[in-house]
Amino acid sequence: MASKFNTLGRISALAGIALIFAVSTTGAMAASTPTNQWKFNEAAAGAAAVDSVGSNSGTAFGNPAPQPSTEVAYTSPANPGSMQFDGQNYFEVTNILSADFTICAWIKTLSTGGDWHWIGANIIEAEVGGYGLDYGFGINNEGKLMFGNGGVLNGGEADANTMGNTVVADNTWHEVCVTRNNTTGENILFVDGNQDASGFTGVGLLTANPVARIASGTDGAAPFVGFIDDLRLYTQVLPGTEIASNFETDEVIYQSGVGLANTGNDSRALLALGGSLLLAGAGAIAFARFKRAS
Ligand SMILES: [Ca+2]
Ligand SMILES: [Ca+2]
Repeated sequence: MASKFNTLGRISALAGIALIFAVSTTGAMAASTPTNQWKFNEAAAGAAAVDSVGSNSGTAFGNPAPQPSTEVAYTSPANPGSMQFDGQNYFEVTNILSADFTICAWIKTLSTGGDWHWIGANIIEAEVGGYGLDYGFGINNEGKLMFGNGGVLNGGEADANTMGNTVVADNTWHEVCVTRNNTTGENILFVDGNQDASGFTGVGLLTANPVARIASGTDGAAPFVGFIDDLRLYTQVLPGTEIASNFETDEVIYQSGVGLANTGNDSRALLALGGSLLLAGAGAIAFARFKRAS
């Protein structure tokens, strides 16, 4: 039994290494490409937050400025740092979200906010005071995710929110995402790859504020104290299967302890397969880790 497994393990490990080598040489992409991605790997406080995909680098505000940190959610040589915020500092970027979009980030915080999108402990927002087609994505008064937007004019309210069900303000790293569909008005919240909640907050191009803030707000937002890493903006609604797949990839790399080579890109789905094959090669303990409890 053991020797048979070990033989299979060696074959699997070889397959995993071969697959990772193939990824590194072909750069094959299975996942959607974000429009902007801030990996927060800067070495100096106050430096621009480099947009590794587009040209939307973030400008640092606050004194002290956001602090680069080596505290990260998972072991990824391509994404080794995060940014630490103290509640008064933040980054500003151009607001590129309007119609369909997806926001994803890794966060670690204890911060909680209010029960409307403009007073959340916000991860990213593009708010304007009063009525306006704006939005905010962050943490509500219960420590759960919250996405909301303005310009709704529904039931006498100019704004609407979708609230999460899982507490994410627990000082543990979580991958949090929201998708927003401008045809149906539906948005869906995700925590660690799983759908957490959904709701409808109306349609319209959410462009009232041309500037978006990371880890802050413009209209009374609660302080965001903690870490943000690998913030990604997509101008499309990512399917839940892809959000789950992205999370599985990151988690498998973290759990395996395998030092994957920095390929210069994040071919998440293929790396997940390669990582899982390496896990199989590592033996039964790693194999058990790969089989996630649902
Ligand atoms: Ca990073
Ligand atoms: Ca507003």
